[in-house]
Amino acid sequence: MSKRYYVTTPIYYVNDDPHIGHAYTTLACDALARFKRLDGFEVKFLTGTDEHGQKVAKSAAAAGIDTREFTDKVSRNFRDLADFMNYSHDDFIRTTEERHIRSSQAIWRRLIDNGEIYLDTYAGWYAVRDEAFYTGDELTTDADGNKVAPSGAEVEWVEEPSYFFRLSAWRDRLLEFYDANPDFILPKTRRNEVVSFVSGGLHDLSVSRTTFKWGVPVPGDEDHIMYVWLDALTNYITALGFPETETGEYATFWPADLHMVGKDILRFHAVYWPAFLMGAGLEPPRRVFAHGWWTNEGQKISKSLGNIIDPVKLVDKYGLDQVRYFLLREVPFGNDGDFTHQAMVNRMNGELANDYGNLGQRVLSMINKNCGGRVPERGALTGDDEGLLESAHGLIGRVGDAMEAQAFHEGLEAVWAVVRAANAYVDGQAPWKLAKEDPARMGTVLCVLAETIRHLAILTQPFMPDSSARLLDQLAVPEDARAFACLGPDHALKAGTELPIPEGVFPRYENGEKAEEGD
Ligand code: ME8
Repeated sequence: MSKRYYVTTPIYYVNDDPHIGHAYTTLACDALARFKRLDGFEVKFLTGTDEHGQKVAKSAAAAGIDTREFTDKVSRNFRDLADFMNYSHDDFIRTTEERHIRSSQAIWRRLIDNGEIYLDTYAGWYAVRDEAFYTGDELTTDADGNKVAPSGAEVEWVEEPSYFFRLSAWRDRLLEFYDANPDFILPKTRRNEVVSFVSGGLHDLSVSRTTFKWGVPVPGDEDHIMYVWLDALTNYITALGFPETETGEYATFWPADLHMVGKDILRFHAVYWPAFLMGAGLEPPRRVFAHGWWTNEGQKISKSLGNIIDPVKLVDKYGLDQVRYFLLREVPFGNDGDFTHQAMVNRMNGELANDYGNLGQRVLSMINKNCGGRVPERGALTGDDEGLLESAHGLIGRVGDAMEAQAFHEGLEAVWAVVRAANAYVDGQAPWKLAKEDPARMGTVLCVLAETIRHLAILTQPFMPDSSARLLDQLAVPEDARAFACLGPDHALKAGTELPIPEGVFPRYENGEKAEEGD
């Protein structure tokens, strides 16, 4: 197995400003990318913006701005958010870039050359909000008597000349592919939905539009632009230098290890995309993970309801790492989740300030006060000492398994089991009493604790990079000794190492604001 990892977020539509949902998907990918880098992998982490199609063109027109100017502006907001959230992406792609036009046209030519695309006329329903075609039997009627897509989006009747992709011919090959790759679609319930959808038979898919111009021109027939989803999905290979496939990043990183998406866009990624790729003679990705949907205090998040959660405001209120932790810890990854301020405060005060922060603060303060601010000597270990150290040493395996399955909540739960065990050990050993009675034993206890915290702080880096770095600074762990390869005993804290004056890393939230740092 090569130690390479390619992870992608959806590219977000620039019709609207980024919100917590977009921040969530990219955060999950960031935690994975950081985890893999710390685990010694060469990582490519891609995010970006989806800028073509009717939805974006209409939003620009509604804003009264030239479409290109509009996309520049909104795309910039997504890039700013990515920086603000401390995402570690290696590339930010925009589908209006020249490299992407070239790549989209190249995949189109491959599909034409392989006889996968033919010209006909589309007559059917289209939902601009979803940028998706629907058959009549997929639609329902809303309270006002309008036809709507399963997502609730308005639909309109479209009749125009169109190129079609022979999706209907891919039913059996897709089912074989799902069968041979049982973890291609996760979670399992989503996989079952896709398998049952494909088993029911597929229609050929319209892949070009002629009634508007905001898109990638179809090579050889400039009356058409490419269907925005064919253009958008191709971003995942554009960023690897496609159409060059023999050398460069495509040769290194394709097939992608993971396309992370929300459940709303699973069909595009798990049905159309592998069919397009196989049709073009290219390999499909290794995995598509469809996560759940956030609601706000029980309500669907929507602009019209005015309850969009702005990640910037949330971070200003609670702190960046607090928000990162909450989003990945609160909801079993894959399930839907409800955002409430109370739940946010509970996690921040309970698990971060009281459990993790307090552990660090009391151990480091005791070392500062009772051991002259230096890592104490370790004497003979008791069963309790060994028990705690073993649970810390075993963490990388447990967190690694959880990350492999995109089970962030389980990874964090495994870390917190050790945080709680360490706090219970502090209470049981009562080092403040040992300070007078048996200073050598106190030194061993604090040394065991400091070594446990070193493990915890190394393992929380992917989730809370800044706070973990501050904890590692306070343990005087050099920057080049923070990777998982340094978890072993060779890099254990050395007795006599001078530690900086400790300071609290995880503030509490009290009376409507962040309290003073410290415990
Ligand atoms: O679909 N909860 O872009 P998009 C959780 N351009 N995640 C949410 C969310 C919520 N309430 N709202 C949005 C598109 N998301 C296409 C993708 S990819 C080739 C093209 C996240 O701007 C989630 O990841 O509508 C969802 O799939 C994505 O934003 C949709 O972003």
